[in-house]
Amino acid sequence: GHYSGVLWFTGLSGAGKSSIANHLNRLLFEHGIQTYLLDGDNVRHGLNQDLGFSEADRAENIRRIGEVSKLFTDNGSIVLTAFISPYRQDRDRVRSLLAEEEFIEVFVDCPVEECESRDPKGLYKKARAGEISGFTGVDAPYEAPVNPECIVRSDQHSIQACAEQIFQLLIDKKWL
Ligand code: GGZ
Repeated sequence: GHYSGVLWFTGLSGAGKSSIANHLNRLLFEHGIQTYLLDGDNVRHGLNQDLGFSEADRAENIRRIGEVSKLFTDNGSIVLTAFISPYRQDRDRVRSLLAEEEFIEVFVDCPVEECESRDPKGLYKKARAGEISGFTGVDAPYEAPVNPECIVRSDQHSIQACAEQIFQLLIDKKWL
């Protein structure tokens, strides 16, 4: 058996949260671990399709994702979540839903300049042009974690290396 819990990825758009979470999810699957990955693709288009990007809507987005994550941990899964989750208070509220050893905050640390130069979906460009307002890192805040269990530097290391760093942390913490 293995521990269940939540790996809560946070970071800017384009930092690599989804890519790293997906790679780690594959590593865990190969080791026979039961996981579930929540990201914008399966949450914002369904459960949370009524929510936008105001501060209040982001808070509700994160609250619901936290509650769903808890349900999956109750069922014995390791849950990986990949959302910007820019507000410290929203992340801390999720943390408080779970036991201390069941929550790992993973800060995908990447300078906004690097995220903006990657701009995989052209959203930074649109935000700079004023076509999107309230874009995180441009004209909406990102509150970096103060004391996360894990920091991966996605500007300095590959997706694979970041995923392996987290995998090793799970071994160290006896989740695996
Ligand atoms: C930030 C936005 C915005 C605004 C649309 N601000 O790179 P992406 O496209 O795939 O990741 C971003 C995603 C953010 O959704 P989250 O649910 O992760 O956000 S939060 O945790 O803050 O609730 C981006 C896209 O949606 N997107 N508008 N204004 N990102």
